[in-house]
Amino acid sequence: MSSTATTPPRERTVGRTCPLCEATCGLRITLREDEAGERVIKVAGDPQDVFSQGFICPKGAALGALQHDPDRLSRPRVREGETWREVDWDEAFAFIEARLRPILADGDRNALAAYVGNPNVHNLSGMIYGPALLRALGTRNIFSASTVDQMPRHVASGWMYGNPDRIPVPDVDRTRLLIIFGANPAVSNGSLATAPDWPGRIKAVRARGGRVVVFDPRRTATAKLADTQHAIRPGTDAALMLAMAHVIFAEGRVDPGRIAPHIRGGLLTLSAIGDAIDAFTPDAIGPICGIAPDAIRALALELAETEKAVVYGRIGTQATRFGTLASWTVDLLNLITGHLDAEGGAMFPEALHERPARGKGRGFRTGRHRGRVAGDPEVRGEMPAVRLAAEITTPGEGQIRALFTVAGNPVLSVPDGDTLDAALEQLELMVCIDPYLNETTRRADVILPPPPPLQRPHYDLAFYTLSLRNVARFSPAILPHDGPSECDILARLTLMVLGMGSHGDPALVEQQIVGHILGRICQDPAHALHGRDPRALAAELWGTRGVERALDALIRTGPRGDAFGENPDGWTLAKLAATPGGVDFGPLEPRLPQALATPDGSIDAFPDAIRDDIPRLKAWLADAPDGLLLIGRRHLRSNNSWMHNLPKLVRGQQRFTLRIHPADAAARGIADGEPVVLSAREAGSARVDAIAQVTDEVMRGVVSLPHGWGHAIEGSGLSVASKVGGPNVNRVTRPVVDPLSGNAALNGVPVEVTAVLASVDSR
Ligand SMILES: Nc1nc2c(c(=O)[nH]1)N[C@H]1C(S)=C(S)[C@@H](COP(=O)(O)OP(=O)(O)OC[C@H]3O[C@@H](n4cnc5c(=O)[nH]c(N)nc54)[C@H](O)[C@@H]3O)O[C@H]1N2
Ligand SMILES: Nc1nc2c(c(=O)[nH]1)N[C@H]1C(S)=C(S)[C@@H](COP(=O)(O)OP(=O)(O)OC[C@H]3O[C@@H](n4cnc5c(=O)[nH]c(N)nc54)[C@H](O)[C@@H]3O)O[C@H]1N2
Ligand code: SF4
Ligand SMILES: [Mo]
Repeated sequence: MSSTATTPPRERTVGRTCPLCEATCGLRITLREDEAGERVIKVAGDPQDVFSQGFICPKGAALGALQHDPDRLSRPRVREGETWREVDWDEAFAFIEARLRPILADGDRNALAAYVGNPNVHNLSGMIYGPALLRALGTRNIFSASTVDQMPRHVASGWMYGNPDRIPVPDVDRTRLLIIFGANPAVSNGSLATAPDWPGRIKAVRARGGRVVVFDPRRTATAKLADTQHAIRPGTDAALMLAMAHVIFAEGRVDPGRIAPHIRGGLLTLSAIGDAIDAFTPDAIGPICGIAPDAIRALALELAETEKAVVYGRIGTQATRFGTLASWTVDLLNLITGHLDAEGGAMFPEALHERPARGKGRGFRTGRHRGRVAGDPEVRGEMPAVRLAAEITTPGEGQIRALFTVAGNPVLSVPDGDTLDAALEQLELMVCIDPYLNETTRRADVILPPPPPLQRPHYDLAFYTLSLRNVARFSPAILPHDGPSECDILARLTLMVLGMGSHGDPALVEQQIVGHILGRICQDPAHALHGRDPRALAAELWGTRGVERALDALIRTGPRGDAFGENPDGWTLAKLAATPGGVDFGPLEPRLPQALATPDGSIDAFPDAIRDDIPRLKAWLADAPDGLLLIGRRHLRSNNSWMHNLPKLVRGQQRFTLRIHPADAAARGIADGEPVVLSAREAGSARVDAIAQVTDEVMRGVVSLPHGWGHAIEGSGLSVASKVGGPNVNRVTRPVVDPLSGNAALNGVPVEVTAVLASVDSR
């Protein structure tokens, strides 16, 4: 560009991974500098990204709007009665410390609590520093969005493979038969199965002669891309999959293939499974699920006969009363048909930063302690999110008095949201690390805003362990930030709850985190670094920030790492940072038995707790609820509860209609576009107003309403979202859990829908 009399505004374009969903797309972000500083003027897909190759969705394209949202908080706020005062950081921390001191002095650590929300998993800072805060709290009252989401999947993996994070993903790019239960990746962009461009990948399965089959109560965008949709009655997936397994057993088609020698108990275990599911015949189960028995038989045999085939299940199966059982049945079907850990089947990614697998481990258990109000078993150190309200309001030892939220909006995201909203008012201290004054943070005493997405480094610590190819990319911060980083915020709170005051030095927490990572590696007799001095290694780490140094430690000691020079061609964070577009290590490879972490190094194909849960499923099936069942829904332009403040994403048609089948609508005198009341049939008078959308896209007996709305609430600072409003579906969902995982049953909620006009008439 030639310079003219008036200097043109300076522009630059940088590549970066999108932090907004699990797909990990590469973005190209163009910034322009003016008097006010640099602003994003364009966000496009990054053709250089090794994984996404230019794919982008409307949310990624809105990243600039998110970065510059005028409602985003830039300074901490402290509540003064009904108003807020902006304060500097030291004052905010001092305020928290003063409020915390008497609670800490009373000595009941369970009086402290934390709720960690979904964006934390997309945030390197939160992933690395968050656990330090949770440990420092020293409380049993840890809650997270995991128990309104995927906890059943962790529990099934923990029991079967010994590691709750060892989650098999569908090898979509090589399979010939993809069977999807309860996922809509064409809209969600994939979950617990990281890959950009799911629509393209699904089309490619069919283009190479394969088949795609979707089980979903609604004809979703994914169902429309598939060969077949089976409209399944919500909550019955575990039973349906057991009926498929029944066919495979009955027809003598059980063949685990290469992994057979690694199944604990071998044939005996398999035959025990066959015996336990004896009652799940297609003829008995099909009518309950709404699926023809012949279709169940045919699909089961097709799964057994297709060389590369896979079953994949996601939130529609997990966020149900039988979520853990359903997660196990997914793996069971893959296992007995030879598709577990096989090309084109369900495979285990190997992340660049993961701890090298040893083939054995300590295994996994739940219930190391029990919840105070409902006796729920502890799961991964957590309690069910649906119990948060009762743990705040129920008096006695262990009652929550101070709550820290990190990247969460539980008032909208957790069932029985109104009760939780009211309970939050009762807290002596509520501290929210959050960029917005929203439905939850409006209840806070202090809000600590983290830097916007482009002002921090990014690497997908969680999603590279769930990726359909082994890939990695590092994105440095592309804009400077003058306040504390999210790491600094977490570190200062960590030191504070440890009693070290409000002025603690975040470097202490960094040392502890890095020391922990390197320490355990240096103690691992099988690692090349065994016996080395962790402090000496720490001195060699790359990067100026704690997160970068911790990540460098993980990568260098990981399966492809340079092991601090022991493996000179290996990877370091510096090398990754110098690789534009990231690195692609290729398609997934079989990893069993090496990836197992059970004490005996075998797969527990039939965990005791699963065996013991089958009778509960049988009892429920015998008396399965009739009437209308509620399910959720996602939209391409929406992201749970927190991106509705961006005008670009909320323009146009209403996203939060209550979809209802024409026959169900007619039976209730409901016409399209009319106001209705949705109410829970289980317990109480919970209800929410909505607008009906009459469509045969949902099956009969099912209504669908998305979550994350309900923004027209007093006291929030979301100028766009609060005008859009919408119904909060979680006013109606109930605190009902899958007892094995504590996960909320968000899907298959028994509800009734009444026309508002009809109810006025009848008065
Ligand atoms: N009925 C029903 N309910 C559901 C679901 C459903 O399908 N049906 N889905 C569930 C699922 S899967 C999930 S994951 C949960 C989500 O539940 P939550 O995680 O509780 O809610 P989010 O809407 O993701 O809210 C994210 C919060 O993080 C803040 N935030 C955004 N970026 C950052 C950041 O960089 N740092 C920090 N500190 N904060 C940030 C936002 O301002 C917002 O307050 O909702 C669940 N609720
Ligand atoms: N655009 C967009 N993308 C997102 C999000 C978002 O809010 N918007 N949220 C992100 C988050 S936090 C998550 S966890 C993922 C979730 O990603 P997905 O698991 O793909 O989530 P959904 O799109 O809700 O798809 C679940 C499907 O299950 C169906 N379903 C409901 N009940 C049942 C049932 O009982 N059985 C069966 N078989 N199906 C059922 C629903 O109709 C729905 O189509 O999406 C992520 N991506
Ligand atoms: S699909 Fe997900 S990762 Fe890709 S651009 Fe959209 S929000 Fe970002
Ligand atoms: Mo989620």
